[in-house]
Amino acid sequence: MFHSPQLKRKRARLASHPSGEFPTSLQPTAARRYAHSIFRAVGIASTILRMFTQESLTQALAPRAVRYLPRTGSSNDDALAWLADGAPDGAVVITDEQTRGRGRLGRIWHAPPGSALLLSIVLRPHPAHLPQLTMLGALAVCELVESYGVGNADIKWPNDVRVNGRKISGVLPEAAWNGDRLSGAVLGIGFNLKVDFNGTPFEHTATSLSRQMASEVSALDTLTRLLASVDRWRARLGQAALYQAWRVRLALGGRVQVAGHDGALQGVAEDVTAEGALLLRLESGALRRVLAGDVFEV
Ligand code: BT5
Repeated sequence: MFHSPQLKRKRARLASHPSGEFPTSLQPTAARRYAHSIFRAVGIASTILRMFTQESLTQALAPRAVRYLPRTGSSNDDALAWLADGAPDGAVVITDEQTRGRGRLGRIWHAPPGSALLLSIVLRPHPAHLPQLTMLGALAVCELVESYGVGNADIKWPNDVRVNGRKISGVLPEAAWNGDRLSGAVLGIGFNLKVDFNGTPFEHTATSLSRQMASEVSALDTLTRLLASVDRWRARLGQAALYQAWRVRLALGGRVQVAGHDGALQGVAEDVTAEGALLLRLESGALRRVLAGDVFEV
């Protein structure tokens, strides 16, 4: 999410690694090394699989500018570097393996090689539309899942897409600033295509498209559908239609605990605003606008 206190931090963070160097908080740590090996522990990462090639992607996604990296640190960093280098609106970086895939607040995004869509889309939005990038990503993923006839997909505020209550995807928009001027943004999307979570800490909380479908799905077909949906909606950034399409897919109405910058709050997740804030009805009856945080069902 892009809100003023965070924007300031984001500016500082992005300014600190113009050459693609990771800021200290994102340097590989023991936890990160562990992250990369949680799938190795169940023998999945021992076979290096590649779903894509540069040729197959260039052909399937023409005329879009596309860069394929068999393995990288984080596709968001590659897209940010390409953005700084003049990548056009809609350019996309796709990888089959990330060694430092990240979620919000430097959390780890886990995906064994060749089993997930891992991509970052370069966008050049109006600064006023930054708060809608999370919506755009989550909505596009929901539509992707729905396009395969898989029901029970919803969005857990702010950026998780779930199927039957299990996370299938997470989106991570990041902005790049040049002083006070927005240079652009990247929209990172991790989507579990055929990740086998058995025996991992995510066995009961995550799922993959392959698990939800009777037949195998093509990675290229999934990617093409996802990008078509992103394109459809990015042309409507700032419009009420985007907000409404996102809003109807959100899991609302339940009792939740929200862990945010100012500690934890409990209440009912009542609604969301067009800027992407969560409206939480507190026990006192007051309505609190929450700009960023993690939601837990209670
Ligand atoms: C997210 O963060 O959900 C955003 C994830 C964005 C990943 C993409 S991949 C392409 C691009 N390049 C990057 O480096 N990142 C983006 P957050 O809401 O903070 O959720 C992170 C949490 O989700 C972790 O702490 C785990 O609990 C859980 N998690 C990690 N990997 C998962 C997976 N594959 N499936 C389901 N849950 C996962």
